[in-house]
Amino acid sequence: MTATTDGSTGAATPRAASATGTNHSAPAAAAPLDAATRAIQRSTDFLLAGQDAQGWWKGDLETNVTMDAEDLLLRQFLGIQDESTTRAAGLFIRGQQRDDGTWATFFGGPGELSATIEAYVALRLAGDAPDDPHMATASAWIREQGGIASARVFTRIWLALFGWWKWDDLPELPPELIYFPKWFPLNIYDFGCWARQTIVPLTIVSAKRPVRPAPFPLDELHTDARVPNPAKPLAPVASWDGVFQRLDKALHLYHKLAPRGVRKAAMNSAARWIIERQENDGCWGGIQPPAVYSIIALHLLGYDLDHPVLKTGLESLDRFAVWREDGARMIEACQSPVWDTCLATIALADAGVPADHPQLVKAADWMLGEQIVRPGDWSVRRPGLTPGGWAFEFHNDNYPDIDDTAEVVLALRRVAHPDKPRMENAIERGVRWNLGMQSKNGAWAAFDVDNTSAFPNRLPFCDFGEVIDPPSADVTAHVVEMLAYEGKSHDPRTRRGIEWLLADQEANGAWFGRWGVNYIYGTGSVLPALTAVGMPGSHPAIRRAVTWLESVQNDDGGWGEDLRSYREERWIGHGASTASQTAWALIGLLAAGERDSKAVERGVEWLAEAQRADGSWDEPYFTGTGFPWDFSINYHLYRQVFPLTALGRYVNGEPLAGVSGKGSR
Ligand code: R04
Repeated sequence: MTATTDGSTGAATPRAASATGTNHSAPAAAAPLDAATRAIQRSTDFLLAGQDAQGWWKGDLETNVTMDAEDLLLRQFLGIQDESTTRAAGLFIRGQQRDDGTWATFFGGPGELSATIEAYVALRLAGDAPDDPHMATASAWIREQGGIASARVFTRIWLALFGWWKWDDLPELPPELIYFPKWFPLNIYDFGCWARQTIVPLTIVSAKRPVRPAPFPLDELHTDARVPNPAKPLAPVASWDGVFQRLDKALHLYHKLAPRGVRKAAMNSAARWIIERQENDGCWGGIQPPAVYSIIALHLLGYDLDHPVLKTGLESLDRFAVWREDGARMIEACQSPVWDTCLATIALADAGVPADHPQLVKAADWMLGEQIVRPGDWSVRRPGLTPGGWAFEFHNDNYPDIDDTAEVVLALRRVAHPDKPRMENAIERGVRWNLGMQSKNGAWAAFDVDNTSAFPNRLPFCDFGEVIDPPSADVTAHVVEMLAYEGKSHDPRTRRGIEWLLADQEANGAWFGRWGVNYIYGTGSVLPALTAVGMPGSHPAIRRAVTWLESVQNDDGGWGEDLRSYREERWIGHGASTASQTAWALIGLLAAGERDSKAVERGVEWLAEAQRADGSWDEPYFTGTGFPWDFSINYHLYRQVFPLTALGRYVNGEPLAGVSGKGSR
């Protein structure tokens, strides 16, 4: 923690004295303005106090208990379980169980079968007995839902590792996949990078089909005891499902017939691919699942646990652990320092913290050091493009992403760093990299270009989450906003992004949220982009979005959108008010010129009233998205940075207003 350098933060500067100035002539109503000003002061102090001495911010990244359960299963598989870790993980998993005996994958969500099975098995590993009341309720519910046979592929793979499920009853994914050239259907670069990093090690695991002795039987989770191989009817040959089901049958046959030499060579190639992608901190891709599967795969190929690759890999897993005050240990799926730091920097600048404030300079300094200047997997599709992006995590040089790069550039522009040439050079490279990563439809995805093949989703193996990385409105909006502030509003590449965004607006006036929940995130991201390129607030697309945002405002003045909006239309735009979603709606409305509207006033008042005495907000709801519906994220800093940006822009006006480069249409 870094203390405020001089006791005063520079926040809550009155509008006239603000560093950025304002383009508004009419003053906002006095009461909400006062409330916002006080809230900004407290929030700024809270955020500044949370910066690490090295310059970054990082909030916990909370997901669901499959992370914790799989961590225990990994330890069991490798034979490295230790009592204190198991006890602390058990404490966390037990604490997440709901009254109906199930586990959900997000706060307030419904019980989820695969997560409940994995949590149940993990608690058995931690010593809980099947007839303990909380376990019996869980297993009864699991059986009611169809038992293990109805769980996702990943869950059944974990169980197959201990003989609780048959390898033959899992979809095949052969290691020979690694040989498919990059133009061939289903080659590994057709998968989104996260799926690619997960699948390559799993091809080794599923070829090896290891079975460790089960520490206990698990009959209570099977409903298929008398029908161990429930044969499902095949879909018609002429359907895609039918084709891929038969392909899977052929691959099962190939599993038996594959020449040993070919298999071995393929597994070795896959292992080389994995090892080449291990990061300096020992992890893979900065995300927990690929790291876990890579460790298992390499171990199965004979790497022992004190081989440097596995030793550093295992050590990196320990850094995903968050120890809570009650002694419980939670595993993060991923860590968000770069993302949190650029968002915090933007928020503090919006709040009126001066551009040369030492803590902002320190943040910029740290971000500059994080720029990735070597090629990565993205280079497969863009071999000629000069590197220069940023990743989300501490160590993920192979997978910089377009979203982080756009937001880091926007953040760096808000800081007066003493080394101007260094800043300009870094920003220029970042902008160039993002421009080079534009997909052919004119929009931007998170990690790759044109990662839109329909085939990966058809594989029976891929029954969980997203497996491709197509362009999305939220990422495209962030890039367009950044390009506008870089003076490129009229660049043909920016224009194509804008055209794509306008065409992607839905009938209700909103934009879909791919990486945040949901239409409020999409719409709150797109509006600032459209107005940054100079589109007037009166443009029909902007009016329709404003009308939609106002139509879904809650009676309490806030905004909320439940995760069920990814499944059920009636939840679109609706849910309990949260700090981050209220802030996104406000950011959108403010960009659209609605500062003096009743809706904005009420939203500001909701934020001010919901703030706690220490300047923070609470947010049990998950408003981040890893994969819509299947994998949700509660970013613990979202509740802090987005309200500060919204309140800051309410009081101080839009960022960089009047700065040259903000092009007009
Ligand atoms: C918010 C925008 C920044 N950027 C998205 C980054 C999200 C970081 O959090 C995660 C990313 C992940 N990916 N894949 C997984 C994952 C988890 C995260 C993942 C999850 C489960 C399994 C395999 C992979 F928390 Br199984 C990319 C655009």
